[in-house]
Order: sequence, then structure tokens, then C-alpha cells
Amino acid sequence: MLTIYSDDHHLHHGRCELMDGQLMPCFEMPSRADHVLQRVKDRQLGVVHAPEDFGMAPLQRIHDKDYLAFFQGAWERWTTFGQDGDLLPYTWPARTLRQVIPRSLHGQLGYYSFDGGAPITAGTWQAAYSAAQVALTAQQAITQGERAAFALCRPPGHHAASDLMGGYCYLNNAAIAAQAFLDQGHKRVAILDVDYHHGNGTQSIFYQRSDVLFASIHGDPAAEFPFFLGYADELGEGAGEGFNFNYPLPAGSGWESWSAALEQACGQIEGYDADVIVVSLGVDTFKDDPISQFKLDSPDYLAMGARIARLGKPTLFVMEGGYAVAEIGINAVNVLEGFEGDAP
Ligand code: OKP
Ligand code: ZN
Repeated sequence: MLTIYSDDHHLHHGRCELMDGQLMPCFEMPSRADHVLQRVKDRQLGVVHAPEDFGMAPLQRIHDKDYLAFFQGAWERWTTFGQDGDLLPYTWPARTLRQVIPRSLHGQLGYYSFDGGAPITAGTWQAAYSAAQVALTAQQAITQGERAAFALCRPPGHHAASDLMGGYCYLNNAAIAAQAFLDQGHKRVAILDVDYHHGNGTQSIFYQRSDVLFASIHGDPAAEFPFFLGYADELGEGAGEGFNFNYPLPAGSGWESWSAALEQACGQIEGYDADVIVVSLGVDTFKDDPISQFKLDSPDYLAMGARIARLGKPTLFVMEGGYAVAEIGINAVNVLEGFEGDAP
């Protein structure tokens, strides 16, 4: 399988995220992608190519123009205050407050984010921009006839909405790729999100649309980040009604219940008859993940890939989460090898 990868992800290395009442060292760190790349090479999964540059237009198909301009320019504005620590928001326009875009940098940062988990550093824009190009380059390979491709994206994307960053995510790589498929003539795209956390950004982007089906298996948001989206009764809205499926599972869930949810998600995708599948590939469902509560083991990822292959469609894998750094490469590449082992 072809892998697309850019070294630019090293430009994003946040110091701290706000979690459980503390500033903690970022779990989302550069060594994650390095380990995955190393495993791709060790297993001789296939060639590794650098991304092409498709410019801003495909990003603007998903993200708000003013959001992109804010994100691209935020670090420069921060340095004019003489600051060089990471930019982190601390005030959000929650209920009773007005959805107004203030003049202040931190006011705007709060407006364009939903948590304190997505620090902006000097290189964050370039890293996120390149990750989106990684997804688009892998997407193009599939349009040109590849059966599958792996976009080794970092930072991840599935929490990012049209005009919101959060949960380590800035640009929604999977959504940008899905839209590119549609813009190049595909009619129906299914996004299968297997990350431990609900892909709230992806869901929100396509919630009112029938040309992208979204199915996600994740920790129950009643107990788990992102808390405010990802419940089973969210089925889509308007033209999108019946094209959104959430499978929240309790803490402690292992392969038996996880694979039963996968079976249901795959049933929906089969009924939809997608032209192409985008997998938001997070492996933070692993039993030793430091921030997650599922119990999948490394061989389970082979079975996961095999089941996805039996959908029988061209498939784009987009890297999302996974924080057990020593095992992230084994688990992510197991999904890809399981897929290849079962591809028709
Ligand atoms: C990203 B992905 C909030 C921090 C809480 C965020 C988890 C983000 C996971 N300030 N943790 O889905 O793997
Ligand atoms: Zn996650």
C-alpha cells in the first residue's frame, strides 16, 4: 500500500494541553508519526511519497475562510505581543454569551476553538497545512486507480469543524479528502471513524448532507471527550437525516463489543453503496493507550483491517489518534496489513 508522509509534522510540537484541571505535556507529539513511518518501512508496506501541493482551494471547501486566515496568521500576531510560548485559548462563547468575533487575539482564539487541547506554535499552521496535503495526495492516488492508500497525517483532524479547532485538531484531513472525492466526480463517500474519540468535527461538517455518510465507534461521550457530541440519537438532519451513525461504547470495551459495533457500521456503509471509503484511523482504542479506555489488542487491528477490506471499495486511510507511542506503529500498520491480506 502506498503511504503519503511529510516531515513537516515536526514543525508542530505543542508544550502543554489543558486537561483534567492541569496543564499537561502534550500527548499528541512528533514521535507518534515517526513510529508509524518506521513501522511502514520495517514491514515494507509499500513506497512512501511526499505530498503534492494542491493549495488552499480544497481546504476552503471544508473550512471557513476567516477561520483559515485566523489560523494561518495567529502565530505572527502572537509574536507582535513579544510572546513566544504556545497560544492556548481560555475563554469560549458558551451559552448566554454572544457569538461575536472580538478584535482581541485571545478572544478570536476562543471563538475559533472548543477546548484547550489544541495549542498553536510557530510551526502549527505549516504542519497542519502539509497534513491536509498528505490526505489530498493519497486521495488523488485513489482517484487515479489505487485500491487503497495511507495518509500518514499529523496533526490529526477529526475534531476540527468548519470554523473550530480543538482536541489536537486544526484542519479536518479526512473531511477535506472526502470533499475532494466528491469534487472529482464521486457521488457517495462513507467515512468510517474508528478513533477512540467521537469525530465531532467530521460529523458536524456533513450532518446535513446525504453525499457523505458518517459512522463512528467511540467512547460514550456521556463519560468521555468530546462530551458534547457523539450520542447514538444523532442521525443527521434535513437532507442528511439517516446518514449519520454513532456507536458509543462504555469504558472497558474490548474486541467483542467493538467488533459488533463495527459490524453494524459496516452494514450501514454497505447499504449506502459508497463509491469510496475514508477511514479516520485512530488506534487509541489500544488497551495501553494513556488517555483512552478501550481494550483492543494488537492482533485485533489485523481483524479490523480485514473487515474494512471486505466492504470491497477503494479505501483511503487517514491517520488520527493513538498515544501509546511505542505500539502506535504496530497497531496502525496492522490495520493496513489486515486490509491488504483480505483485499479481493
Ligand atoms: C484526539 B484524537 C482537552 C484535552 C482532552 C483530548 C483528546 C483528544 C483526542 N483539553 N483530551 O481523537 O485522538
Ligand atoms: Zn482519539
